[in-house]
Amino acid sequence: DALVASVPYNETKQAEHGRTHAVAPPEGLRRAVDNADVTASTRSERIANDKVGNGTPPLGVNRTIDTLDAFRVDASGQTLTTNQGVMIADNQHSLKAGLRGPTLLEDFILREKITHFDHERIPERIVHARGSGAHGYFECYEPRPDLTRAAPFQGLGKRTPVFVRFSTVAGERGSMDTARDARGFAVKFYSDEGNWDLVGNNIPVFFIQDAMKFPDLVHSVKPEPHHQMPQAASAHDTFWDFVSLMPESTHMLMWVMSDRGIPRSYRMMQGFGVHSYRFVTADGESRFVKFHWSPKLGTHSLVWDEAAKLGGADPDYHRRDLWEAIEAGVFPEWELGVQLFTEEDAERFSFDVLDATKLIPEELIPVTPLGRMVLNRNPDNFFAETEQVAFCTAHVIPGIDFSNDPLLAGRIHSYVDTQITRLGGANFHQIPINAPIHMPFNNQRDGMHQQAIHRGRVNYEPNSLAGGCPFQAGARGFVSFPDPVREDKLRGTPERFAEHYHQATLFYESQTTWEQAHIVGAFRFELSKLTVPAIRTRVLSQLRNVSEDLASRVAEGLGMPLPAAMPKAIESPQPPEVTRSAALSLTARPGNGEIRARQIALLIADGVDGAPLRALHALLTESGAAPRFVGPRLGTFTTTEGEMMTADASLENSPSVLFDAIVLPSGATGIEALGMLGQTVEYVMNQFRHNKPILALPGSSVLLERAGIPVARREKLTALGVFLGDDTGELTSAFMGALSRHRFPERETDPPR
Ligand code: HDE
Repeated sequence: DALVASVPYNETKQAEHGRTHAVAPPEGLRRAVDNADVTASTRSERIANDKVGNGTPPLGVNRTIDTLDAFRVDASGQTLTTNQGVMIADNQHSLKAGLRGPTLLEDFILREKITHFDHERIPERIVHARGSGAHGYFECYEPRPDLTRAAPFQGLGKRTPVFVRFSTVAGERGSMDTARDARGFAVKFYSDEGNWDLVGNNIPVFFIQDAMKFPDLVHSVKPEPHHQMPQAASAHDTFWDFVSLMPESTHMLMWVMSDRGIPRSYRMMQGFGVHSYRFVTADGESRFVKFHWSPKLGTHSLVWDEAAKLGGADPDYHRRDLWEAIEAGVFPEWELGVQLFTEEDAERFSFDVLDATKLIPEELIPVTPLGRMVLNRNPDNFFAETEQVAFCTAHVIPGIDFSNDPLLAGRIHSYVDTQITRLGGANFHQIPINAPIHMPFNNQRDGMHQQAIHRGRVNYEPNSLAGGCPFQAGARGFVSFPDPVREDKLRGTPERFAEHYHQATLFYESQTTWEQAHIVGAFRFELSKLTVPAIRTRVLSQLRNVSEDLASRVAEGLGMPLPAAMPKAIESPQPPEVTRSAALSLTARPGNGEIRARQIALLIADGVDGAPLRALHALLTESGAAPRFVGPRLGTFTTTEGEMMTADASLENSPSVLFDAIVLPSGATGIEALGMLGQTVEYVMNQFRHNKPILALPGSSVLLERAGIPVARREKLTALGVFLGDDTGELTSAFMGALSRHRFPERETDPPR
């Protein structure tokens, strides 16, 4: 029993495999087993019980999993066969005429194996190729038929299964997670009334206003066509050439150049539907709606130097973070809120709600919470689920409808269309991860990879031979909102779309001093990579319309004079309603301060004091964090107490960028041994430079000094999240508090000293 109690587990996996314990999550991420938590009766739980809204992890699994069960393949205990189910006697050797003779064409087993292998890859997504997915559910706080008839919002505690895919935009499938980029935040709701895909980003606005420009935008940001460089980066000529000729992109540029472009974790970023959509009630009443996902852990980001180094140290940084958190039972959670507004509200705004380069400041329209989303299960198979999932903005359900946003219009077409190439035909909705829970019935037939066996001779409607089935649902079905249209056909842009800078300014002005400094640094870095100076000049002229402060700081960083401001498309626009919005700063959402699944390195070597490190390790583990002993190499080390201590990682295989905080040991011999190593110095230097908490146990401040951190003014360092002194207890509690705070940007200097 003692052994069982210490085995880590994931209750959702447990329910799936019918095992007592599932695969162990990585060292350090542990959770006590409580079997009473999981009962068979929770398998299809849809109306939650006393768990609603109380923040505890959910019970059991959700219905997505039930539907997928039929397709799961588990080969344990099975014999190897061909795809025809013929048992294979020898999987090591091809069939030859004599041991040294020619291989025979007759070898259907070899040919089947190689042929299948030859066709294993499918085209990657044209954008958002690199992503990570997870299952979970959406839970409705209370029925809102007054707002919409959409099924997920119709019951107290009603749970709708979801599959979510997070992604970067520009990089290819094998690129790195921490590139500066927007992040995709796509949610598929498997509702009782069909699938609804809310395909959003972690940034509430977009680069362009009209779908007509999307292929140009994507061509410009992707690796340049002649030499396919650079990978997963916007810091190159073609991107900046394009955006500097498209002033409407200025607002989104501000977001991407801010720390929003380098999130700490998928679990710590907001999501936005971006466009104005419509909610429609059963009575046919409609209001516009903008969707917001808000992470329970708050919004947190990396710093650029760290993001760049992480690209080498662990290109899968975000994927691993999401996977490990879910395996450890630390389920990521977001609240879904909506900004609701009427046609009349929309009319009086200084901007157009159909323009996806604009947000609606929360000061104008507050966010109303509707429910929460919890991700509680990793996919079983990356390709079958995360790669084959097909999100389409056209997938809406009764109660959700579109606005006339011209960007959205292009998306309604594009997503279905692209899946036909990517997934090999029009039946991609039958792939298990895409199949709706509400069974589809219609007269569509055949096509590549048809999986259904449609019975009967009727494949048309109206019919009498099948009693008229399947029949139209009438008002129970999807009815498009009857938005009246009476206009001339033409190409062009409405006047309010022509104001491109107010909200870029609003964003910049709403940032804290350090967030502004990061924006300056990002523009400086990206523009410094350009080879055509004229593009740099053009971007600077664009920035002058946003903020003189920003433009002059970037110009100074590039060693360039400030050019004249770019001429504006509209000289006297309506003044903006809001000039500062607290909600736009990352600091607006510090989160709940929990440290579960955060990574902490405790440095060890021969001759460190074992007791304080072990005590700290135990405390961190108890709090759900993931402490690791990191040594100059793997293997065991002898502490001053003469005990053995085993390293989980080495300074070489796990550089400091992988950790949210570090602990420097006490023990003179150990400190001296670590101090001799350049890697230790780099470790401390990077932790300091990346604003992360550092705990220096008694005697180890010499390691700070070797990294160039002056230790004379202790109080000042404490305020900057570096804790040193003689009282281990006091240090530890200060350190734990600092972990909740994540970062100490007050430390920064530009350039770093
Ligand atoms: Fe996408 N986008 N997009 N996009 N997008 C795709 O669909 C497209 C836009 C977004 O995890 C593609 O299945 C057009 C805005 C996400 O699978 C493609 C336009 C927003 C994902 C496509 C836009 C997004 C995609 C590529 C302008 C934020 C990944 C593969 C008219 C609201 C979904 C695919 C996943 C993926 C087209 C603009 C978000 C080609 C034409 C705005 C999160 O169909």
